[in-house]
Amino acid sequence: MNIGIVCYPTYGGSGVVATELGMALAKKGHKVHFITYAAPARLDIFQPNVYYHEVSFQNYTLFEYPPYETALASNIVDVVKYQKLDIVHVHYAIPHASAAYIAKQILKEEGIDLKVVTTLHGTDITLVGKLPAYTPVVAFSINKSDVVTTVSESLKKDTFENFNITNEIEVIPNFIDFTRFTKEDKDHFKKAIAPNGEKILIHVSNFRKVKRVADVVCTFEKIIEGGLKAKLLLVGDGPERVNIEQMSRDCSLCDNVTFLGKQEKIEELLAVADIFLMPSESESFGLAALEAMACEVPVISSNAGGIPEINIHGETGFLSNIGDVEDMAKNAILLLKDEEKLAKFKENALKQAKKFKIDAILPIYENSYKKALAKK
Ligand code: GMT
Repeated sequence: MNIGIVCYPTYGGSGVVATELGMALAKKGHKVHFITYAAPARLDIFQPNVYYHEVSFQNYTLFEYPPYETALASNIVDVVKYQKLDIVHVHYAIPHASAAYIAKQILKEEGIDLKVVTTLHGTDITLVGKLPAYTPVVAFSINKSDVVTTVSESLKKDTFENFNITNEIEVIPNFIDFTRFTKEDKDHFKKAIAPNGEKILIHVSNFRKVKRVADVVCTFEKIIEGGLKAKLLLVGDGPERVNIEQMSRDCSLCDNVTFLGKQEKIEELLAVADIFLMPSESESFGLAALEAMACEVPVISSNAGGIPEINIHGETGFLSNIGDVEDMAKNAILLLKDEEKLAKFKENALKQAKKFKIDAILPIYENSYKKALAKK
């Protein structure tokens, strides 16, 4: 198939899933055209069958806000016509699904029947999408897509609850590429971070409020107060980072907390970790937690959104109510003090992650494209 992929090219979340899906489809022989405003972070442009079309939008003195959606729709029309795309798969509803709808209508006038698959990822439904400023357009473009998918059952439920949806929704979970996310031997690195055999906890996010990174620090503080020797690695960057750095100084945790900023080789950091912390307020899936599990790292998380669909309480980690840092710390201490239990949870985490292997999920996406193409 000749597939267009529209996504945000930024770190984390929907852009990562879209990019890895596109590259895997290209490896299987499909031609994949990325249509974005910048090259996606994880995109290997020099791979056969992968093409990148940068959305060009000309600015004008009248525009306080350049009309990205108009530029994107025009670019989709152009790429579909000249690269003869069969289908466009948009990731994250705003504004990609409505831009694809506009493109579809323009192409229809020219006798081209473009099929659109929309994948909803999370905050496009649970946070920003449900703001009154966007709701009518989000609902309309979901209903007008040929196929709609969500990354978890929880997000499917949220979509029906928050919008007036008349379309069907199929759940296709996110996936793991085990050629990348596999525990490697990084003992030398572990010794450098934790020279006295301290346990290593890790958190990876874009440091937005929804991630509740302050709860990571509070949980860690309680673990230290509980008498455990441990180190905390904080990976990523975003609006809350400055506050969190101040907070860790205020709790005198500086010696045990390392801020690593944005990192490419997350798998190398996960290789040295004993526990992954994800206390999010809202999380449609929690791909970062699944990546940790693939690297044999159990997860201490909140029970928000789709997290319970991947992190199994008492097997691959533990779930606590949002904000219950006492419980998260108690669970972490329970695991970290019992080597046998920790080893069992590491094994379970890997076993669970294997259910989300990319090879199993890819054919489900291919089927959804076939379903869209068969639509009248
Ligand atoms: O929250 C992010 O990191 C970005 C956001 C996105 O849509 O770009 O992530 C969402 O999509 C990811 C991939 O499907 C999911 O793993 C995340 O759980 C989800 N984030 C939220 O729901 C807050």
